[in-house]
Amino acid sequence: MASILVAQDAGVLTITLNRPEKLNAFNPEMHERLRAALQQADDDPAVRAVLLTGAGRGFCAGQDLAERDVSGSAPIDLSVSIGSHYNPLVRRLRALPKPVVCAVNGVAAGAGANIALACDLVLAARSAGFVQAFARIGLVPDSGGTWFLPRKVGMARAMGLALLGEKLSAEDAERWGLIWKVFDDKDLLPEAKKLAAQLAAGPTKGYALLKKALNASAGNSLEAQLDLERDLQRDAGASEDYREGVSAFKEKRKPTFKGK
Ligand code: T3D
Repeated sequence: MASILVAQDAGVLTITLNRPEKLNAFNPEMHERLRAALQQADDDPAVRAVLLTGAGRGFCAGQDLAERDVSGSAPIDLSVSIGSHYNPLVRRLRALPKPVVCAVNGVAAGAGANIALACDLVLAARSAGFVQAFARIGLVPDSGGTWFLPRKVGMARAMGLALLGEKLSAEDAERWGLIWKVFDDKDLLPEAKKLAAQLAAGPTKGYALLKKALNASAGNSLEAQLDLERDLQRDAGASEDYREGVSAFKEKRKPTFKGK
């Protein structure tokens, strides 16, 4: 059984984490396949949005702990795994010049929670939850957790989530501003597909530029951000989709964006 399922339909590349018996925990093979799927999403101009979800009752339980041999006495170096798998994955999700929708269908724990948070629009099933499981096993939140959490929910809540490792319900995650929206379980996938299809029919180039702007904002002064907006707006204004958007507005019709 493939650990990652990939399906392309009407501009949306749907990527499903598929190790349901392990709550879709990551092993190196799954990392490799996910990397390849995201590369496909980047390379193929027909792909204009990505939908990431999980098979079974979980979204992703982070690193597969069965892969870690802790029986010896030699120090264990996890930086290799972080440096070669998790960090490139988060960077890739953030830099992908196409919107990434994440449908968190069940529990998202450890790196699984933070990989969801690295996506552009995070939807969750009402029964889902987010667990910063790291401190439970003596680790530090990784996959961008220490960066995303304080920015999304503030330091007090970030510290509580990280130190206590308690499950945050999907509803609280929405209320706290950690994610975009919660749906009843049965509605999650249809709603996520609808949203991904809407984004796939949008001004892809403009979306890529706005991702760049928002992702840069956390590290920029207002001065630097204004300069960046000016430069990105120059690129957006030079796109075919900008001409189409303004023409459609003037002609009182729906725009047909080509993503160029
Ligand atoms: O090592 C490195 O490369 C460093 C990078 C680290 C990144 C990380 O992600 S570290 C954090 C790793 N993840 C965790 O610590 C989470 C461990 N899992 C849990 O805490 C719980 O399973 C959940 C809160 C996610 C869900 O709880 P629950 O009660 O709904 O399910 P369960 O019964 O615990 O799990 C169901 C099955 O999935 C179970 O298998 P079994 O007993 O039915 O055969 C369980 O062992 C398996 N499973 C769940 N999480 C993992 C896992 N197997 C391997 N690795 C897991 N992470």
